[in-house]
Amino acid sequence: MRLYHSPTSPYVRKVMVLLHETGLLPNVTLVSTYGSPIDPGNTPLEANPLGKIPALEYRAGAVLYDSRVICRYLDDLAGSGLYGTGTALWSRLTIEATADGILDAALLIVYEWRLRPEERRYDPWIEGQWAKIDRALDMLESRWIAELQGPLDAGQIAVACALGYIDFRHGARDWRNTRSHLSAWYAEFAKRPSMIATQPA
Ligand SMILES: N[C@@H](CCC(=O)N[C@@H](CS)C(=O)NCC(=O)O)C(=O)O
Repeated sequence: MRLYHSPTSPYVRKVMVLLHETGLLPNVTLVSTYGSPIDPGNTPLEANPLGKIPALEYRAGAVLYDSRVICRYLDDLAGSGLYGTGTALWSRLTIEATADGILDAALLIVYEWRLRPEERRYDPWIEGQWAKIDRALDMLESRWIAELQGPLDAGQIAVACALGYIDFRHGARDWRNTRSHLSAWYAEFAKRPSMIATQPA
């Protein structure tokens, strides 16, 4: 398999953590990829018309994209049960959607800083994105924290990658201050070898 990869992409990190945790990493060749919404760079547009990574060529000419689809595929391939079944499945998918929503908002802020000329930057829009992140973190702290305990699952991986990305790109925002449970949970989760091996740099 070939994974279109960047070491700083938090969506790619979700896939990488899952590959580490399931033991599938040796089955994958990483293809270094860069691009942005205004310049697709070497992103494989023929594989993913959206011009985004991760994308996984899981067999010759067959490509999966979107981290959620790839993570589910790899979980299925490994038979690792990280998504679970029944009620657990729906909770994990909702937690993953919450974490991915945090990432979407956090990445849009980064693009706004990096790609939009300064005189056209619109601070209320940036703060609107941050408000989404704030509300989602509050929901993880109050509603989902119990679900994040216990054996490894796909929801935990997504949340850990989202928190790691906030630290990486938005370190000045103190998300831990009012979220002691989530903060303690992340401090433990971040010690996993899969998280250490995939730290963005
Ligand atoms: N929903 C997608 C989001 C992927 C995504 O936005 N990846 C970024 C890299 S972190 C990207 O490829 N951006 C290029 C672009 O938006 O054109 C997923 O979960 O895989």
